[in-house]
Amino acid sequence: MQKILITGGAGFIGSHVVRRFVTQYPSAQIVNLDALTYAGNLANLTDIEHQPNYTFVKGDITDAAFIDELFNAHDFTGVVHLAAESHVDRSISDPMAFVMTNVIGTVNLLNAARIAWKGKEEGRRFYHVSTDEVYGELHDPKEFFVETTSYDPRSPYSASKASSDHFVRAYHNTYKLPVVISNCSNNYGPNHFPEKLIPLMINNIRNNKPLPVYGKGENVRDWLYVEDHARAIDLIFHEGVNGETYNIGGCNEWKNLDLVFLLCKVMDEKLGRPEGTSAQLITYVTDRAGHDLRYAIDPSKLMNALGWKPSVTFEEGLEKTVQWYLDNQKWLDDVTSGNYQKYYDGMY
Ligand code: NAD
Ligand code: TDX
Repeated sequence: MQKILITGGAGFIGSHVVRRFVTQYPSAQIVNLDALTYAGNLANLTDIEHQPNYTFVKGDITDAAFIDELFNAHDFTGVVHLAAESHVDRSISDPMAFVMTNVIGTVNLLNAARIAWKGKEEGRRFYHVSTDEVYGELHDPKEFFVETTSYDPRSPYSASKASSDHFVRAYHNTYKLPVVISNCSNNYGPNHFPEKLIPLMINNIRNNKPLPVYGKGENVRDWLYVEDHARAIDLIFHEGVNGETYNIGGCNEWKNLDLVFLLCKVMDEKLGRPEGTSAQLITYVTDRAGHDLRYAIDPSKLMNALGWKPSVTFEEGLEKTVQWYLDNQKWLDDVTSGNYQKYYDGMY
């Protein structure tokens, strides 16, 4: 029987991956390990929490003894590792939290898998979910990140993710641990924590609050609907080749300012406000330190090797996303109270 450990399954992308694995593979046992930090929210999984093939374990990947015990207690056939500190701005104010979870936490999992799987690696897989930010920033509009692009991380967040990617490859090379890595572009969709650009703007428009655009809003991101990322992870986990890296992207580049204007337009329509109302909330604020100019993925390898392509257009994805936030105001209000509010109040 397949027993798959998914880390960070209470977070944004993790919750979509958990839902997909629990529903697509009813004969596989899915164990969701999450420390429930500010970003982890079991309310993301209420629809599947009673499924017989789903178990939640609260625990911290920085705790090596706990991780070793977990691997002793369960014969995991696979790991899908998403648990991380994920917000670039937080990495600028508290880099050590990123070293602890993203680097030490990943190495704890690699060690546990290496020891537990020694001599019986066949048919098992350690999947590390990573980001396009490890490649640094692009300036030439004709350039894209491919799997062989040199690493050039430029924020504490991307440096911690790059480090974890290197450890995963080192464990493959040194210990023959069966690993696979993917590096994905910016995700958006339901359950996205409202410290990130798209949900933050939706929430602030709803509440008539300023819309903070960093610098001149000229930075470019490549946006992918979260369920398309979850589909890619499923495909790579089941059909990818050990030792390989796959880039995942939406082929959907937007300048931040253009995207914020688009969100204002969609929200004005949804809220029945005259066009142009929300755009008046746009406020230019001090730029992010070391702000990467452009990220853009070339996902040809994944498309050609495994037949993946995005299934949701940006128009459809944004419509679904905005509607989800309007229909789930309690979710938003719950996560924007308490500690988050203190963090957010200190931002500008
Ligand atoms: P998120 O911040 O929404 O969720 C992270 C989850 O990890 C939370 O549930 C949190 O409680 C858990 N976690 C954090 N520290 C932990 C610890 N020490 N032990 C156990 N659990 C812990 O993040 P996300 O946006 O869903 O990203 C998930 C993964 O995908 C990350 O590895 C991130 O680097 C990667 N990624 C994200 C994006 C994106 O656009 N969001 C793009 C590419 C890659
Ligand atoms: O208030 C804001 N104003 C603003 O102009 C915020 C929160 C962001 N921005 C800009 C910064 C970026 O250029 O918008 C862009 C997107 O910012 P984020 O949503 O913070 O995402 P980013 O920094 O690009 O990183 C995301 O994508 C890659 C995720 O947070 C990472 O976890 C992932 O690896």
